[in-house]
Amino acid sequence: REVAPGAVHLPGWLPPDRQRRLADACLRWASGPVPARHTLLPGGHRMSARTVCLGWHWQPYRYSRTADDVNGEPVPPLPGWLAEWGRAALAAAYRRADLDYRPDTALINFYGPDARMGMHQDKDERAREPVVSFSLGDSCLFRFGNPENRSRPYTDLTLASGDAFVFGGPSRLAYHGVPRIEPGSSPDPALPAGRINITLRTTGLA
Ligand code: MD5
Ligand code: FE
Repeated sequence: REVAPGAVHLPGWLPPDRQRRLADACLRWASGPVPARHTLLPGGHRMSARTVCLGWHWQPYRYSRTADDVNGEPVPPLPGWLAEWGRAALAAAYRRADLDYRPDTALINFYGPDARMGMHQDKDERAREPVVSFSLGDSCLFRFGNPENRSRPYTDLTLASGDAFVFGGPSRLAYHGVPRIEPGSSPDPALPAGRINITLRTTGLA
């Protein structure tokens, strides 16, 4: 399950009841004071996934405390229970009980059947703490690349509902993307349609 140094896939790490709890919370955040939006990129492209943020609001390519590219509202806080799930996933991935992991932000992406995410690095965070990702609902094809460029070598794998994925160390700045969603692959009809991905991050901002 170590895909590359520091990159650890934990299939089915979230049990079904936690998947439902997290998905329900994501739907509430998506229709909260800062609604989920298709982020407009500086080049003019509109992301096909919709995104909502907790803690700090991401817009390309910086973090702020208010959603100034949506409606100017303050971003809801990152709940302690979700940060705790991230710490537990990190401890399981690295088999260490003593990690001091304090994510301050979650980015939540909602994918319809045709949504994609192009190959990119996540480097808007000032800190280089690991990123912990949780997947819910439909599976996707996930492409995990290298830190040098967006082309080969890369590893293709399936991320399914309940999977956790930790990106740390030398893998923290690897290029990665979501070339395809597998519509109808969700294991649980109680989950919302489509795919939801939650990434926990440490911005290093105050
Ligand atoms: C997703 N999300 O499924 C993907 C996969 C994102 C994003 O890429 O930026 O929201 S989570 C994979 C990921 C996230 C952050 C860092 C790294 C991988 N990495 O360093 O390889 O919606
Ligand atoms: Fe990313």
